[in-house]
Amino acid sequence: MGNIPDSHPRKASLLSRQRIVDATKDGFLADSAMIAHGRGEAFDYLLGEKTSDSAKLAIKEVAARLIAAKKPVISVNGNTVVLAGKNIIRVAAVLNCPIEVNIYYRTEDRMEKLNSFLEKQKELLSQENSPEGWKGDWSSAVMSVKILGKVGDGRIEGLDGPRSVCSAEGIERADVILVPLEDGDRCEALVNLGKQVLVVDLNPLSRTAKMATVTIVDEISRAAELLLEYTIKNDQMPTKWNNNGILNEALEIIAKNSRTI
Ligand code: PTJ
Repeated sequence: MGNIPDSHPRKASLLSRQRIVDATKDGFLADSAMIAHGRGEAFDYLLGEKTSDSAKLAIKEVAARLIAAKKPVISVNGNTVVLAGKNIIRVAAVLNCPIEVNIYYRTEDRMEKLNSFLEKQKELLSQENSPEGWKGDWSSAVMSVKILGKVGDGRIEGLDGPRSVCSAEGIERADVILVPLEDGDRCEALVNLGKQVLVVDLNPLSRTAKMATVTIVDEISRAAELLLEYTIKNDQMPTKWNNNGILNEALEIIAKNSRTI
């Protein structure tokens, strides 16, 4: 996989696939992670495999809302950690907010693996130069990002069983939650609790995309890179957001791309 030339049009997609394959072998991911990834790939293909202008607006809105939040948290699942873990940690360091590992198919083994993977990534990232435009002590900003989730001492009201388990210090008390690749039920429950739910989902027709406060219709690794840039720039306040409008724009891109194939 290391030998794909830069000019290969599907290089990024092939590398992501390989990451998912390797992480599945290593026990980081749910059995259905590849199915979820494949569904995402199909939508990404229809969206032209690039971040649209409307997705950029959504990423800016998410940055503004996370910055304005009193108690923000970034909730991550297996696929997000594998595809965008590093930039998610960088964003959390800039925001000074915790990351919560909260997975749909919860097993102690996966929780442990994902948690220690993120802790190791933190150590590596703390040794890098600070991202462009960011000023301060990068090493301590990265190392102070709390990785929550192993202790399931919180509950999401309105959900039953293991899906209701969360961290009291993270999702339970948060006012604004960034949760890429979320499932519809949990998104709805969190919205019903009065929280702002900011999601990343390549499928503009999913229940999650429709239920969320702000939906970024984009691929998580591309979106996380831009989110880092916009979070550092910090040049916008939250707006009166029309989420249905942004979903319709994504559907229009799909329709337009479908006509030209
Ligand atoms: O790690 P766990 O146990 O929490 O499990 C994670 C998965 C993703 C397996 C689980 O949440 C799941 O089954 O998700 P769904 O219901 O299949 O939803 C995944 C959604 O994310 C779909 O709407 C996909 O289009 C979208 N998606 C998949 N890959 C990406 C994506 N969106 C953005 N970026 C991606 N790379």
